Amino acid sequence: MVDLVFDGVVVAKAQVNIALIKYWGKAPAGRPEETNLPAVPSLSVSLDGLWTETSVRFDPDAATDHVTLDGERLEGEPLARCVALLDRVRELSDVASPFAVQSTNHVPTAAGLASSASGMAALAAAAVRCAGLGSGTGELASRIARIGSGSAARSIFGGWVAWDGPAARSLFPRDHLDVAVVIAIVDAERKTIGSRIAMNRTRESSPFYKGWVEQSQDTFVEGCEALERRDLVGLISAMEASTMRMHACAMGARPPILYWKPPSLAVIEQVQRLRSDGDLVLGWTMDAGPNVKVLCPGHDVQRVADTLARVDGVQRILISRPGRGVFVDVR
Ligand code: 2P0
Repeated sequence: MVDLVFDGVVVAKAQVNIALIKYWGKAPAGRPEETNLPAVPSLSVSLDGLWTETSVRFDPDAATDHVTLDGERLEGEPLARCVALLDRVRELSDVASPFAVQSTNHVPTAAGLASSASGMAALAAAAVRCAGLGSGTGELASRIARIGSGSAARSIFGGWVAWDGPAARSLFPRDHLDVAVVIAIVDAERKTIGSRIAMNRTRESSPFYKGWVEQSQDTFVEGCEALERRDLVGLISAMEASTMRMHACAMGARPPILYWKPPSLAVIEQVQRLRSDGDLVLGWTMDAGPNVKVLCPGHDVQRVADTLARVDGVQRILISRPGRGVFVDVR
């Protein structure tokens, strides 16, 4: 262990991401660094304007890591996830010192969007840089972010991102495909069952889990190939299949996991209506919560947003576009 540590502050900003092809299930983990290895490959896009900013410094005089999020000190399970990530940074850098962490979410609290991806990505990026392990913007930061939260591995990179191993990787830059994402918020409450518990319960008790894992590589390849040829219709088809299969798999767990609310289904039906009316290309996805995210070409975004805002039960609409990767600054 070394006693001398970097005494500056590192600030990182990372954006949230949404999966088009879903991560739902973990590979068996033996060692701590194998935490959250995915059982299935996923494909995501980074979302502009929805981010977490985190500052990290060494605090050699402290007894343990201390982490504040939006001014509140973390304890229990949320703190334990950060400590697991920071332990890996200490192990790799051979530094024993605790860290002091301050984090602020710039994801609207009413959005019901998971900010663990942006939060853990920003934490990993800043800690990697602070510990002298590299830029904080590459493969190592992605591996370490994954320990905090699986989907955070993808938030290190901007644009279109694949995650099918220990770290995520950039597939295409943000302007590869001109799309917008309309988020229809139907319920801003915290989800009743967290995705980590839900994923594990699905693996342990859903008879559909085996089929989900078996089909995952084909759906992933289908999505990546459609994206490569800028085929939004093909990408949407793979995205909706992955979404439906993920939720079907979770619904088959004991006790069953159901994230959908009546307005979620109303939004999906409206998307299907707009599509069958003929002149719009658009598709929907849902994650571990009731809000619906709709992908459409950038130039159609206002029309889609206005239509979805009128669906019964939609409380609020957010609009985003493909975003940048993590940004790291040393002060
Ligand atoms: C995803 N989700 O690919 C999937 C789709 C939700 C539905 O990744 O246990 O917070 O920390 O690895 O990453 C949400 O789960 O779970 C998620 P952990 P995470 O975006």
